[in-house]
Amino acid sequence: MDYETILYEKQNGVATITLNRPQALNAFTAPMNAEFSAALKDADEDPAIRCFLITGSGRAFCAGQDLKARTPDQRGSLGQSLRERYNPIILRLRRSEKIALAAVNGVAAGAGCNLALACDLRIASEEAKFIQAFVRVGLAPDSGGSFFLPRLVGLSKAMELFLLGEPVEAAEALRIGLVAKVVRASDLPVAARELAERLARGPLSIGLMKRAVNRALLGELEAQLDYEAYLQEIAGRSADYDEGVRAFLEKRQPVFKGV
Ligand code: T3D
Repeated sequence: MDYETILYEKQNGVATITLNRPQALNAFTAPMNAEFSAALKDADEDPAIRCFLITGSGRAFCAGQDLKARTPDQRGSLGQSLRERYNPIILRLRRSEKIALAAVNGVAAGAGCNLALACDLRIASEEAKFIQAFVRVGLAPDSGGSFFLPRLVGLSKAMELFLLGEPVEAAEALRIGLVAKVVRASDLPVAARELAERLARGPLSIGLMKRAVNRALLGELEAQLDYEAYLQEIAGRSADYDEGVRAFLEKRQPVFKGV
């Protein structure tokens, strides 16, 4: 398959998916979700692959949903968008016994942040930033953020990050346990590749570790993803979301009214 919005390669047991719309900070469009899903399915079904490595081109990891495709005339149902485009990706990353590693090379915002959080491990560049950007555009967390973030950093910190939408810089992300390791930006590609290949060479039992952890979590995750989609449908119909998207496109602060 030829890909236009991602780069996809397989080597030494590692399937690397690189989000590749750097001009839009690798924001997700429907074709990018489809290509990402197709590559992930291919990697998941390939017995030679034991690790997924996910990263971004240019200065960003991923800025979440492409908001330029969210003007009122082309918006549609956000709940449906999550159920059809985002949730299947998160579920495949978790259901697979292959280990998912995010190499967070720059800003990870909104669904882009939560894609990284759905992975088993995160290695970050010093330039990485994690932003629960949803509040800035009048949305609620999705793509599993409301499931993963409180489990990773605790309820109090998670609520702070959701409610305020402020960036967590790489050093702070390391301190609060969001990432396993931070390296210099220029070292990230090699460090991520070494870690991914180490995981791909691991014993059978590392897949069993993931299976054990998932047994406790998966049922709840499925229900939570569905509930997030239900809530995002409500948020997506609000005047505040209209204002949030308009303000982003006009490069100004939004003025929300709570409706
Ligand atoms: O289907 C559904 O809609 C439901 C799913 C929702 C899931 C979500 O992810 S909703 C949340 C979407 N994401 C955001 O709200 C983040 C939006 N972006 C930002 O807040 C900022 O861009 C960043 C904090 C990520 C980075 O800031 P900065 O100052 O480093 O860069 P910038 O100047 O804002 O962006 C550079 C360019 O990328 C700019 O384009 P331009 O002006 O040069 O033509 C900007 O518009 C573009 N860009 C950044 N993020 C997005 C984007 N374009 C489209 N969509 C984006 N999300």
